[in-house]
Amino acid sequence: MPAPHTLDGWYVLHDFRTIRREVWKETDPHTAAAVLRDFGAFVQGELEAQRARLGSFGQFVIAGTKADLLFLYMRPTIGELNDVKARFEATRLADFTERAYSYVSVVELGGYLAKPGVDVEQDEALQLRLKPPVPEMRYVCFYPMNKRRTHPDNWYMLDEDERRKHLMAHGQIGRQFAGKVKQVISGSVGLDDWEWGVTLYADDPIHFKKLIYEMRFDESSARFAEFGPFYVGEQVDAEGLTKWMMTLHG
Ligand code: 76R
Repeated sequence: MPAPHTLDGWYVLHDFRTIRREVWKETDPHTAAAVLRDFGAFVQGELEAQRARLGSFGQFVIAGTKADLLFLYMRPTIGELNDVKARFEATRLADFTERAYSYVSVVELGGYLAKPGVDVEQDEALQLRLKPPVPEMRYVCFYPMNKRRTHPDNWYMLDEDERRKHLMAHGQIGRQFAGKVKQVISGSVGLDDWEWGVTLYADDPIHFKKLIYEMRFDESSARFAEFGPFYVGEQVDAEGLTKWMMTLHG
């Protein structure tokens, strides 16, 4: 059976960081403020790149203790993602962080429900979905996932028609959350440890729970989905990050 056709967009790096509390709290308040001011310039640059449609950027304070912060970047190439990583590491703030988790993937649109005869390069809506800016929504939810490959629920042994049928039902649930949850699916077969990364945005995090719970009862998730760790966070601008970091500083 041939693999289904996919459209692939920008490469994505989810970079989860935890603050080195001991060193951060020991820093004198003037230095701490300067570190955050300098970091504001990095953020400014990333937001300008996003406005110029050269990439995407978002920063989030993560709930729970798996990580403190998420920096989300998208770029047309892995090389450019590596440049952003280096520029982040060059900031003074980076020295106060350690790596909690990271994920590399590429924005993916599945071909199952694609309309034939569309010129991808000229279709503005498709281009926006392949190169999605981080929306101005307050919350993010990220997790990696697989489609199961064990008998009798091996997704990869299903006929294409059967997979399409499952994904249509799946998409129907998704569309009930239109306007409430924005989703970006990125493929990571050959790029990272799971097969897809799921990034969801919403203004109310209860919609993450409701959407994902609905999907659990749908066959495409109930039979075929396996999930990695879940992260949920709140989007912050430079000022919001500074405020949070100074609260942590004490
Ligand atoms: O309508 C369309 O054009 C797209 C229909 C669609 C496909 C093909 C769709 C819609 N998804 C598709 C593919 Mn999805 N999606 C997930 C998760 O938590 C879980 O149970 C699964 C994680 C969520 C929350 C989600 C949300 N989707 C896929 C694939 C690829 C499968 C493959 O190619 O084999 C995965 C891994 C996946 C996972 N999906 C939607 C949503 C939502 C909210 C929608 C509706 C989007 C919209 O109409 O705007």
